[in-house]
Amino acid sequence: MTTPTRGFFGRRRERDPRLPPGQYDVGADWPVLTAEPTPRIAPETWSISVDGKVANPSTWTWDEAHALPGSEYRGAIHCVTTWSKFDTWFAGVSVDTLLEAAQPTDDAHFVMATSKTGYTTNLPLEDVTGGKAWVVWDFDGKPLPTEHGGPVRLLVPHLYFWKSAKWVTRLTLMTRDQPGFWEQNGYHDRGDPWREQRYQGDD
Ligand SMILES: Nc1nc2c(c(=O)[nH]1)N[C@H]1C(S)=C(S)[C@@H](COP(=O)(O)O)O[C@H]1N2
Ligand SMILES: [Mo]
Repeated sequence: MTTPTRGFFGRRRERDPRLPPGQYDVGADWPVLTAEPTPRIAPETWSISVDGKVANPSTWTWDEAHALPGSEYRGAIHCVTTWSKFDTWFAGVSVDTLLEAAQPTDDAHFVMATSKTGYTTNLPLEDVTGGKAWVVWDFDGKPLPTEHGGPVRLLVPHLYFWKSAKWVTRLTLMTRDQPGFWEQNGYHDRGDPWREQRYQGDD
């Protein structure tokens, strides 16, 4: 009797190169992960402020933010609970545009993002500059759904998705790093999915 060769039918599919280690492709689904009750925020009452270590503390209303040059992200997002979602399409404004107006001072090295709800998450300044982070209000050409952070959320897709604060209203520039909500609860201060920086103490 011949031994059936694993190979033709049994061969494992090539791992998608867009998938960081320990992640799986969630497909068309988009899980909702929220630690607090979902707030209802009317766009007319929403604003975003950039404060802390900046020369020119600045606030934009909904209309003012929409009057800024727009910017889009197309690509993957990665949640620390191991799902990744490919081919997302978000639109809003680049964080670079907000920082250009607010002018971080030389001693600004970290950012705390704060949500209307009080949720916080910390990021190195260099992870939100250079075209890597957005403040977004559209998903797939439609208003961002409330449960996904609408009217406006932060988007930092190269880091685990807990860094992308939903219902974001404030970016505070800081000299020293300070842990946000999940970071105080054991999650990593940076959260690079390619390095599997899931928990405090991971490399
Ligand atoms: N305000 C707020 N933002 C948040 C969260 C949250 O609980 N509250 N959860 C974070 C986590 S852990 C993830 S994975 C993503 C989930 O976003 P989604 O619900 O749109 O998938 O939002 C992040 N931003
Ligand atoms: Mo998450």
